[in-house]
Amino acid sequence: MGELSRIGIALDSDLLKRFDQYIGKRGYTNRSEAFRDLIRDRLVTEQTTNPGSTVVGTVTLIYDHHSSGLPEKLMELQHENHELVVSTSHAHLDNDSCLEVLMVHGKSAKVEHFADRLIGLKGVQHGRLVMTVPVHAIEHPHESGRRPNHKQIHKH
Ligand code: NI
Repeated sequence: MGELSRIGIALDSDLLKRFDQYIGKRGYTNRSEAFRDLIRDRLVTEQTTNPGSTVVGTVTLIYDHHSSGLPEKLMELQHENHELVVSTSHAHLDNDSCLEVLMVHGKSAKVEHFADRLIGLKGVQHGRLVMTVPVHAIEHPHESGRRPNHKQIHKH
């Protein structure tokens, strides 16, 4: 963390009450930490939706391994994109269901496309991609030197 800045925020009392209830349920002992987490979460989302950002993440898949050709297709896709896959973990949940979690790393657009293809395979019952970045990437986003500018992202 860098130098500490103190700020004051004017908030509607009802909104603050709702916020205090929300953070109370989640076990926060002070508002500052809750605000910091909310801000980081928003900045992480902004950073990971930038197609050129380098991200890390997980792809969680639930599927039935009896589904025709599915285990082979999953394996093939992962080998084709081996540069994005850091590791995989597999659990046999019952006679039919498998849980597979892939740890992924790479450019946001590539990771997202890869996850979409895995999740879209016939027989994958549920899937979810979670992308994140280490905190230094949101505090100093320009240091990577690869962040596309506004025009390149939005084309307007
Ligand atoms: Ni299994």
